[in-house]
Amino acid sequence: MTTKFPKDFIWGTATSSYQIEGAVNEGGRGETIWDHFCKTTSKIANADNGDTACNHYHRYKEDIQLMKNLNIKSYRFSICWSRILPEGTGKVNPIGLQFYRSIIETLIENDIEPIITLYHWELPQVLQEKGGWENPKIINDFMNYANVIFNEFGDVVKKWITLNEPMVFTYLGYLKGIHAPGIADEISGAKAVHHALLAHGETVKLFRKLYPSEGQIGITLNLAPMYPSEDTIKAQEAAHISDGFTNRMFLDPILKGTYPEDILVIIKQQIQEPSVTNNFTIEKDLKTISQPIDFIGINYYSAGFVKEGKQKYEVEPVEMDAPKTDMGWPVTPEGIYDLLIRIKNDYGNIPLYITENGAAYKDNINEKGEIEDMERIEYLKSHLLMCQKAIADGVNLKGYYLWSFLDNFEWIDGYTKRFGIVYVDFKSQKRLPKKSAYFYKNVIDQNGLSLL
Ligand code: GCO
Repeated sequence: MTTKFPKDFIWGTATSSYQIEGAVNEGGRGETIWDHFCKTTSKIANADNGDTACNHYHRYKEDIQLMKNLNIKSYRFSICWSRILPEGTGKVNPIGLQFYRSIIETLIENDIEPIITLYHWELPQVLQEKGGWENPKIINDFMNYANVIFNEFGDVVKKWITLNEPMVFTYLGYLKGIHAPGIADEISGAKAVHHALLAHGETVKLFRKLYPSEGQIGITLNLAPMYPSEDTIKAQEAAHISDGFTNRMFLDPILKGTYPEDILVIIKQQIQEPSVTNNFTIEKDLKTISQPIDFIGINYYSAGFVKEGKQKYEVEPVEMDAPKTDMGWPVTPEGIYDLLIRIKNDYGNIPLYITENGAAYKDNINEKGEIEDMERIEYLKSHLLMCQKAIADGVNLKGYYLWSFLDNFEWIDGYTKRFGIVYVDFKSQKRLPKKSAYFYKNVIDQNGLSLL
């Protein structure tokens, strides 16, 4: 028996520029905050960096051919801002444009629909030196960059994502200092969130101006249901706060035009800097942020389980008794269902894409020269079935992009975590599709899963 997805359901895979391209000093590319961070922090496993990564910069043709062989219908990738504008603003680098034009053309020739993320965390380092996402000037700089890209590719690329996971690059980058640019400051974090969302809204406006009647634009958020780890009022309250910071802090302003009030109360207590916190209630800003968009992209990996912490408003993650991926993340397929249904119920039935879903496992090549990544297949299967259940229950889910096409540079985990359905030998740069790649091909071929 095969369970079918809707006829026009889009099957894709996703990557991001810094994680796969390499060639960081080629083609006139400027330095990004991730280049800089990798060289200056001790936080990255094995002191790895993206200098070579999957060398996709030189191998994209072969990689796209492999996608084609796997019958993949759409490819989500990101553009490295510093390849286009090595100084962050100003002079456009034609070699950078040519590189992405060639990727887009190769995809289209192979009937693979491109969907482009404008920002997957690679801020030009020169702009970070001016404050990066903390400085409101970034909004204009981002729009200028987006303008170059829209003008160049807007006639052939019809789906756009402004930002990838604003929560991660603002909270981890500016509030906790775990990711580039490595700033750990509450005020910096609060500013970065608001400026990122404003940049998103202004870019949507710009896109509508340039392409009033065609193309779709949205944003990708990493979302996760937050469950109380025990059946107590306190744990429920903790789950609500956690949901606020993770989900509502981004979904609410974008789709409802307000930041969540309960979270603002907490932020105001922590920051006590009205010049920063007042930004969250400026009507004009909220109007910009809540520009109508065509879809929400969801990155889903795992649900969260929490209980109350020791201090007021503090939330503690709780380890649940569930199988874990190599990231240590619990496998919680029902979470993707709950999340999809919740968005439908709380935010209207906006079109949704799963723009990332997948799992890292330790992959070993067996004596037959194959990788039998059965755990990844199980992970994918269980999540796809939950997506299908959500569609059957009325969720407007339009497509699924598996993370990731290739094993790649997993940020602070360097090359120690493998998310790909295609194995990459980082020494020889050989690609080897894992069993999960053939599983996924089969899903795409059948537009559904075989249930035996
Ligand atoms: C993210 C990014 C990806 C990651 C993936 C696995 O969610 O952090 O979008 O770049 O590689 O999520 O952690």
